Amino acid sequence: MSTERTETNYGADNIQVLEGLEAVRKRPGMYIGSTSERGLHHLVYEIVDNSIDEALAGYCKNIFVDINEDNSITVVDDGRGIPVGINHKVGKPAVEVVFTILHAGGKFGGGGYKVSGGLHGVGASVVNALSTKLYVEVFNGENRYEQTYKRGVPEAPLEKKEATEKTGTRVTFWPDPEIFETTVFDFDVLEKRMREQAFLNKGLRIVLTDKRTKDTEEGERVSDFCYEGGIKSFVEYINADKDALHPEVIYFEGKKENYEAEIAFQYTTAYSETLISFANNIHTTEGGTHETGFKTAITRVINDYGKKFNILKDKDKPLTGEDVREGLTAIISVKLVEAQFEGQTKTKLGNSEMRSFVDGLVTKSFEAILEENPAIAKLILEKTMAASRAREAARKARELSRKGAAGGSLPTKLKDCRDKQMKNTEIYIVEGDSAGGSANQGRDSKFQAILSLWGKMLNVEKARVDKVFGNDKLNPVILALGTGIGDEFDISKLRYERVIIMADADVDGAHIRTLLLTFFFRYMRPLIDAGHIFIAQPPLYKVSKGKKEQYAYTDEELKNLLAEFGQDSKIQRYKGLGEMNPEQLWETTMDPERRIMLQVKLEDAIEADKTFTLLMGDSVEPRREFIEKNAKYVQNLDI
Ligand code: TTJ
Repeated sequence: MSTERTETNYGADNIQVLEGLEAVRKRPGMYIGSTSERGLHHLVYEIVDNSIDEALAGYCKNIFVDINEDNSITVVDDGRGIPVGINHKVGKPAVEVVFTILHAGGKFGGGGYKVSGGLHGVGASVVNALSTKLYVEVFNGENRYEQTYKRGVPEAPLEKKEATEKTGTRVTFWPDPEIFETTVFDFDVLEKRMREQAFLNKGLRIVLTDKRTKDTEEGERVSDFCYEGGIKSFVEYINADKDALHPEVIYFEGKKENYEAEIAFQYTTAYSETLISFANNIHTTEGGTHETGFKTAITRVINDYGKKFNILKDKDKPLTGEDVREGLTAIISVKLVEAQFEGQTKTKLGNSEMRSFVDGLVTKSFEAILEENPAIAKLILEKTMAASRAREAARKARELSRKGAAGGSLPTKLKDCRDKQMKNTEIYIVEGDSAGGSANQGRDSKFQAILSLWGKMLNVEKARVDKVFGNDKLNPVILALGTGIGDEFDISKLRYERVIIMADADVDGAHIRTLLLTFFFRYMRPLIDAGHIFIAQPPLYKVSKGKKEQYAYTDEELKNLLAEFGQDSKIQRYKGLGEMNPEQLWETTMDPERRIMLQVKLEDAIEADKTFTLLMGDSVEPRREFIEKNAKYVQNLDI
């Protein structure tokens, strides 16, 4: 095999050499979080992050990500190409070092905003170690170079190939099925991440292509993202189906030597808040100093403005943080050298200098915007003051409901279970008294509680928190679960391990499910995050022939059963839970040994927010479009 190694001097020395690769294969979870589907997708982010770094350094404009037919991934960028010159500490080409030595990569680029520690930025070597095969090509404007690795080990030295004027890097990798529980990529998951990264890096184009559907009717799926507006476009995307209070997204940015911040926000008529923050392009789900700086600044600016122009009177209570964030959609994106990530999932920004920097930036810029746009200022003040009044009314309603319930006693409609601890107990929330009756007789009362709901279910998307407390359907739910809601929510007070929504498998049932899920999403979101919310799946049919009988939960299952039992079996179709007797309800839907339940997961809070806005909000036309587009998935619409 002929190889020729080229010497270039840029950057090749600076790679930090830290550790070998065996450790990665032995304990993959330590490096990529897990070996589940999530860990698998993390491999793609690790590779794409390198191209994004090159874009941040100002040298890359386009990134192409392909899901290939065999579920391998190809990432191509038009940057400078990973250096091919010898790294003198290691005595090997820099590109080989990047792919074989842990924690290499990054450091030698021009940009200063590198991620230190945490799940991200562990480097391309981790991806290499966890792939059966990885193939890299570098185009440095003079030649093409290539190298192949098997489970992280080079097959041969880097090879110099034909001349080329192109520059860039191209990597294809095949995730190792010995490591990952699944090696099948989910387009939607990658799409969400690529869209987000395109928003966060304005002007950068990221194209995601699914080649697996090439030969199907649908053809290749392609998502082509490029946002000149950056996070301003992000806010517009989230608010697409909401009613904005002011037409333009408010945007500002600020830079200092070692850090910068970009902030975009817009008020809507909604009652919920959507605040998403990032540090060095990493979603800081646990918040941190940048979020705190933003929150305290807008609270102070709005209160000061209100007082200054006598909109807020002396007798009025000051607006709280919750008040000033009602209906607000905000994106905060900061970049800084040596970001410190803290918290349970290492997604909380700890650098304290960010708090004062963001606070100062927001105070100065937002003050100016309010002063220059009194009409917008007035709308924002009115909105936040209405939120304040509702919060005050909610406080009173809450006290009343507490007193009414004689100090924390339970709702009258609750048939509680005998076990009083949270562990391994469950509550079925059932619509309608007849289904509630069957569930009550069919249950195992040791660990299963039943709450049947009646009366008008409130659409929380269109109501404020004070109405939630007064609502005769939701108030029993709040009391039974024990956690409180909103800013008072306390998961340690949860009275049941599983909260199971049981409604008919028809349109009305779907509506009730969606209303309840909207409520959990807006007022008890940590319950969803922690996996406590479930949806019961009652059967659609019973098929019997002679003494044999079996239940079918889908039309597909019905078809299979008919094939098995013979087409002459009479079939019973269940229209509602009430049609089943208690015993049937137990054996099909409530018996932990036999039932099928769906766990409600929240992979994507932004999409969920958009979906709930669409389904439960005011705009009729987008809702109709959504329902038509998703007609074939209607049963799963709300999950
Ligand atoms: C670093 O500084 C010198 C010039 O090249 C810079 C660099 O490494 N750029 C770069 C790396 N662009 N793209 C990459 C890259 C792309 C992929 C798909 C995978 C990896 C590991 C790196």
